[in-house]
Amino acid sequence: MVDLLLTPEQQRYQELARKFTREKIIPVAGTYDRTGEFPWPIVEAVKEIGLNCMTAPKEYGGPELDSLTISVIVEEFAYGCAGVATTLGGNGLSSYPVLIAGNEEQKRLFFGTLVAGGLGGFALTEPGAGSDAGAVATVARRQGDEYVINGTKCFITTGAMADIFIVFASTNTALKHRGLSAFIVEREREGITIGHEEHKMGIRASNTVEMRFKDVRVPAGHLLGREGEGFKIAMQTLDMARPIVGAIAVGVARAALDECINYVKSRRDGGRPLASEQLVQFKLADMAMKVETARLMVRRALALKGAGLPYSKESAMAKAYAADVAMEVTAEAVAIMGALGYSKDSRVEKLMRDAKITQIYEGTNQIQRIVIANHLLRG
Ligand code: COS
Repeated sequence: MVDLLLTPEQQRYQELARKFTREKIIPVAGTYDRTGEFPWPIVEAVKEIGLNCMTAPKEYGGPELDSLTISVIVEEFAYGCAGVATTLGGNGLSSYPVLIAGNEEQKRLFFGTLVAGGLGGFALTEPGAGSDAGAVATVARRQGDEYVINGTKCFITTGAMADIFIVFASTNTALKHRGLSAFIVEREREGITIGHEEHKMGIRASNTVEMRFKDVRVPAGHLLGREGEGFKIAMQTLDMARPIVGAIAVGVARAALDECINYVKSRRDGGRPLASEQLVQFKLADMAMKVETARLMVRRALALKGAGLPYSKESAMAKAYAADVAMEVTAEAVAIMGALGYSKDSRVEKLMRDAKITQIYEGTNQIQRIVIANHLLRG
C-alpha cells in the first residue's frame, strides 16, 4: 500500500529498505537471535546500498537523509529484526553529537570513518549514571594539548566492534552536569579495554558491552563544542534519537501484527477459522490502530524537528508511546497464538523479547514521562 504521507523519494527509500529486509535480514534474524553473533554480513551489505551512515552530510560522502526518512528505513529494518536495526542505528546515534557540535575537522574525521564502513559508538551510560545522565563519573583532565580520560562505561551498543566513539566525561566534577564534556575517541587509542558483554533477553544481534578507559589520551581538538557543553549535547542527541527508537518499536509491533493476521487466517479451531471470531477481530483492530498511531507520533516529532521547531516533548511521547505499543501488541500476539506464540518456533516470541528493550534504552519510558510532564508543567 502506498504511504501518501511520504514524498516519492521517501517511498523509494522505504521500498529499498523493505527489499533489503526481506532479502538480507528476515532469512537470518532467527539465527542471530539464537547465536547472539554480531551480524557482520548485514553490516557489510547495508554499505552496498549506501545506508551505513544515513546521517552523514553529502560533503563527507554520505546520503544526508532527514530524520523522517531515516525513521521510515529503520522501521523496515526493525520489521525484520530489532537487534539488527539497533546495530545499524548505532552510527546515527553516535553521529548526532558531531552534527550538533562538531567543527569541520571533527566532522571529516568522524564521518570519514563511518562513511568508509566504520562503526560508531555512543558512550554515555555508566554503572552509576543511567537515568541520571548528569552523574557521569568518567573524568577527562586537560594535560597540555591533550585530554586524559579515565572511567568505566556500560551497556555500550556496538562497543566491542565500533571504530570510533563519542565519550562523555567530566572536565569539572564540581559543576555536576554542567561539567560534562563530549569527546571523539578512536578505538585504537591506547588504554581502552572491553569488559563484560551483556547476554540479553532480546535484540541479540546487537553487541552490548562494558568499556574501560585507563589514561586514554586524545588531542584537545577532539573535544566537541566547549568544556561543559556535554550534557546539553547528550540531551539534544537523545531528542533526535528517541523517535528512531519509536520507529524500531513500530517495526516490531507491525511484524507481530502481520504474524498474527497470517496465523488467524490459517488456523481453524473447533471447525471455525480463528479469523471469524469477533473477539480476535477486535483485538487485531486495536493492535492495528495502536501501530498506526505510534507511527504518526514518530513522524510528527520528526516533522517538527525537520521544520526547526521545538520537539523534545513530542520526541519523548513518540518513543514512550511506540515502545508501550510494541510491548502491548507483541504480548497480545503471543496471547492470540497461544502455546505456539509462546514457543521459540514462532516469530512472535522473539518479537516480544525484542519489544521490551524499546521501553528501556535511550531513556526509560519513565524518564520520557518525566520529560513530557516537565514540558506540560513548565511556565
Ligand atoms: N535539550 C537541551 N538542553 C536540555 C534538554 C534538551 N532536550 N533537556 C535538558 N536540558 C538542559 C536544561 O536546560 C538544563 O540546563 P541548565 O543546566 O543550563 O539549566 C540542564 O540540561 C539540566 O536539565 P534538567 O534539570 O531537566 O535535567 P535533569 O537532570 O533533571 O533531568 C533527564 C534530565 C532525566 C531528562 C536526563 O538525565 C535524561 O534524559 N536521562 C536519561 C538518559 C538516557 O536517556 N540515557 C540513555 C543512554 S544513551 S543510549
